[in-house]
Amino acid sequence: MKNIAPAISIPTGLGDHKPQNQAVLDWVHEVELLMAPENIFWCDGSDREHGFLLDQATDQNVLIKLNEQKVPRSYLHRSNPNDVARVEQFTFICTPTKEQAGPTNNWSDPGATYSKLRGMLEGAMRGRTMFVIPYIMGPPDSPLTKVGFEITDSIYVVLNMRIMTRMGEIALKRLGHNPAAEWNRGVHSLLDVDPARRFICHFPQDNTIISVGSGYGGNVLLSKKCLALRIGSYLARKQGWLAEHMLILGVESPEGKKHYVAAAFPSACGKTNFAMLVPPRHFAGWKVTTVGDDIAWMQIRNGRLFAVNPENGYFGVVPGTSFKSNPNAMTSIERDTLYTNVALTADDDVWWEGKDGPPPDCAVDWRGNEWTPASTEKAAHPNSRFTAPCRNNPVLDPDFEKGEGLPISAIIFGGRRSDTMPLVFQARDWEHGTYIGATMGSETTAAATGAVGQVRRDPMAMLPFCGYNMGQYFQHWLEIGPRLTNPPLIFHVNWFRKSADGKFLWPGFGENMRVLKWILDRCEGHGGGADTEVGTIPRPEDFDLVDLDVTRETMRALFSIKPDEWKRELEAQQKFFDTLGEYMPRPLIAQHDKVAERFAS
Ligand code: GTP
Ligand code: SPV
Ligand code: MN
Repeated sequence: MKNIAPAISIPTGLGDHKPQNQAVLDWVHEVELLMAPENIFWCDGSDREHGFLLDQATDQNVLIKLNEQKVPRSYLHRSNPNDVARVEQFTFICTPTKEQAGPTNNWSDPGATYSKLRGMLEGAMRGRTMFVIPYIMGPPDSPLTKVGFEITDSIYVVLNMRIMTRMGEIALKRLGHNPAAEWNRGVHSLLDVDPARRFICHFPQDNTIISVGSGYGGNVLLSKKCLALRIGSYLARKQGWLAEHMLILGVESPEGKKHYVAAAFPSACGKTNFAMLVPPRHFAGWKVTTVGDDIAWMQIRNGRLFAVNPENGYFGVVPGTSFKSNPNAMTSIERDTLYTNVALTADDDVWWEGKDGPPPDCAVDWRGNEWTPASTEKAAHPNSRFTAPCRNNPVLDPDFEKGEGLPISAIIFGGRRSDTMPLVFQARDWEHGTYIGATMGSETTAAATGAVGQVRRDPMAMLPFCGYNMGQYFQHWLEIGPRLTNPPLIFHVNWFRKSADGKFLWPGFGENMRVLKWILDRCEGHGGGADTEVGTIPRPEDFDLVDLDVTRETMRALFSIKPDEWKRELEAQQKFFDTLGEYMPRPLIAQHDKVAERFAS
């Protein structure tokens, strides 16, 4: 299967939908002169265009059409085996000074980086088609919505962007004629998909992204991590709102009382699953609906935080997805889905580790090699992904596109921690909650290249996605609090605590409804709790365990706060805070010291 493909021939009446905005036309022309493509395809987002591009992608062997009966209108793509996840070590924030990017980001000088990239991009699209993708992030009528343009030589990127964003004509309308309008410039080229020439570079001051040498997910769908989070967080600080790596869900009681909750968990730590949660039988009558599964843009209205999901699709982790773990995701990916790096069965269906039913007797693995259940390699890559439209989700929230956003009652932070962190605890107030978010730790996952399973600090799940100095980001959070007359309550969860023999203590998935229920009780003001060194935890009588096969002893283990583990935890937090130097806000240091004192007394 191919990643790089030669130019397509463009039939008349397609690929010629240019914007009226002179600034965009000038920029595209400049990029064209540099990259020297064979031809240019201006995307309009129409169905006719979509059909044409799918045909081209299958003809060029960039996509394999899947079994039309089993997964209608769906396709498989295999990325280069050297290119299967985000590359944090090659991701750069190019601000005028290194301090502006801060110590948690890779920094490089904007001038030098532009010249280096210009050198790599010179003639890079010779013999290829240059696609221009206009798109918006955010609901069509939201004041938060942003316009972006992505130039790419990957037809796979175009087809993914069509699902992940609102693409085409809608963006040209939103942009209008004003050459001074705010819009994001994104340039992507596969080059030769060589890890030695792979860079994901952000120029926040110029609202510009340049990504080269990769064809995978978060590296190349520039709307997502690059615009909605890295550039987004920079703009959010300047403009007084929040761009966060958070799911948004709605939860409605049998009496019809509805709350919205946003939750920040690091990559591959359960956002999509939580956003699509199916309440267990004991919670009959409760409804959970999905607003978003990865990104939340939040603004202050009438003293409350209101959130929108800027995306239009899900780019979700495939392995482990089943009708048992996440039936709503399974229904979402039954049709109109692009699969990346899963296994292909003999009847052109898809398979992955953790899918319902027995494994196929033989299949083609994500690398394109023959696979059987006896193989030692995985059939699907651990970071294999689905791209599916939000519209496919049976529990999509009816107000998913509400422009003003949805009022957030609670913010939940959570990491993947085998030890230390209890199942759930609550912060005292906004400032304490900001401290809890700022000190989040989590074990690394396959979503980024590098070692898996190592605890690192991942503040607010934004370590790889904050487009400026992390200390200033914390300060921005602290400044939001006092502007809220009705701030969300803040919680921390951990679905991943393990027993001494290495098994998850908590069943997770749908059963996380029990944790969510306690959180809602707290929001409603009638849930009880007990004060601990780290925050408020539910007492046994506050936490609904009816119909659940978890022993009291396990529950005690899930909620245990062990001083020796917390001693190490507080040291790790301190070490991280120290790296931020003078940018580290004092109130958060004071919060840390207060917890340390409580353990000491
Ligand atoms: P990104 O798309 O990378 O941002 O990931 P995400 O945060 O949306 O994570 P996702 O929901 O896709 O889950 C990632 C992995 O965690 C999958 O393998 C899930 O099966 C697993 N997972 C999710 N929720 C739970 C849970 O409650 N308990 C356990 N044990 N595993 C879970
Ligand atoms: C993540 O890593 O948090 C993702 C997947 O959501 S990617 O879009 O590849 O960054
Ligand atoms: Mn994510």
